[in-house]
Amino acid sequence: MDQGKRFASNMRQQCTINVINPNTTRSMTALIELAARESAGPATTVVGRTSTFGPASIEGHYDEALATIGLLKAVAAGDEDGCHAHVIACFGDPGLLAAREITKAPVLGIAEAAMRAATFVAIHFSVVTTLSRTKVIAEQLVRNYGMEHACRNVRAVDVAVLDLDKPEANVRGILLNECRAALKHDGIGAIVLGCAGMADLARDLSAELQVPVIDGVAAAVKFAEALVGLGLQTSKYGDLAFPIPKERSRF
Ligand code: 2AL
Repeated sequence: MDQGKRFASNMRQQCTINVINPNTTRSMTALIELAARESAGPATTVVGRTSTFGPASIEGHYDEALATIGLLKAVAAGDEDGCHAHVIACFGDPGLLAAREITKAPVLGIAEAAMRAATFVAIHFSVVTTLSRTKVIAEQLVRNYGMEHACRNVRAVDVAVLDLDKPEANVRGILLNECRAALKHDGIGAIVLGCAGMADLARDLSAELQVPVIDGVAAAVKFAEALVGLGLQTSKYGDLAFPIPKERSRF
């Protein structure tokens, strides 16, 4: 039998990934886009997209609820542009299941991608996120994703999302201290960074600490490429079927 016919070649699978920053801050999208491009393979095109509706940063449940509207619009726009996959580049994975309902393309949240990546390279990990008030969001995701046995702790550095790129905030130094405390006290082998705005620091922290430090943007892009390469789309049978047609207000 001609093996070439049974196994479709995906050696040079073309893949366009819609990488959505669900907050409205363009400078943060630029950082996210760069991290996504550095992670992407040569046959992948990264389209960075900034939400046009919602908060400037996402640091609580209210922000998440507002951001979900802009996020869903950005998913629809990516579908219209023919994107093969979507990445939600915010660590709360806002609107993840709603996004999966409205598209056939795979949708990856950076928190889920980072946590799953961590479990491939370590047994236990801790999350290091931004403000203490966002810890509850990460903790709920840990439970939703069945990661209670793998995630030992969710820590915060108490730096606001929009301060992460300010040199005076000394984010690298503060993150290093918190990661060192996690490695000393949490009984872990890997660290998951809890904000898309930390994406540029993962490699450097990993080299310094000599343990895997995982950025969800890079992980989600790689998982998106894998799913597209495998020819896998979001199931429209059952749980994630398209929303039931009905009268809805426009947004
Ligand atoms: C985030 C994130 O990744 N983007 C944003 O606006 N807020 N997450 C966080 N824990 O602060």
